[in-house]
Amino acid sequence: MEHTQSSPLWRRTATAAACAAVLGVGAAVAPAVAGAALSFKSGLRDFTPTAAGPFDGASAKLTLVGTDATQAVFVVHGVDPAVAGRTFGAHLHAGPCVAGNGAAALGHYNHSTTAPPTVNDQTEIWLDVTINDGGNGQSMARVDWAPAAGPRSVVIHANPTAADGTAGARLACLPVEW
Ligand SMILES: [Cu+2]
Repeated sequence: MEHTQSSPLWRRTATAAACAAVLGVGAAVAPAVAGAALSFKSGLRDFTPTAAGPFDGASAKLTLVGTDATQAVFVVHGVDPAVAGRTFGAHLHAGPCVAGNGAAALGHYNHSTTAPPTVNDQTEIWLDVTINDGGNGQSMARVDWAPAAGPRSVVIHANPTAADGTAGARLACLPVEW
């Protein structure tokens, strides 16, 4: 019966609307990609445990939705409000998140097949966050591919991401493993 089929569509529409509302963006955002959802939430791991930094004690959550395409939502909480207004580069990296070892995260996860790889916000998942007065930040990225499973991480850097993908020192990371 046709009227019973309206429920899944309603749910998808509501999810996309909720996502747009959370991020404070308008109707230009495409609907959420249908398919599998992965969620990773934990305290951040510090790359320089012996030095104080704005992400000490902060936590973060990454959600990846989609199978062929991916919509990524990154949220960070508990950042030192002293850095409110600053933007920090953040990316999905190919390697694991290991406290005290920024190099373990390897380079950015890059989907391109060229050598050298093409570096931009469509071949990689860039998730720069601007911290607000409450010590929170959030971002969204959308690419038309899905990262392969493995021990990966979101790395937060000291600077905003430049056009060539660099973003300065590695500060902290979120484990992203599936
Ligand atoms: Cu990075």
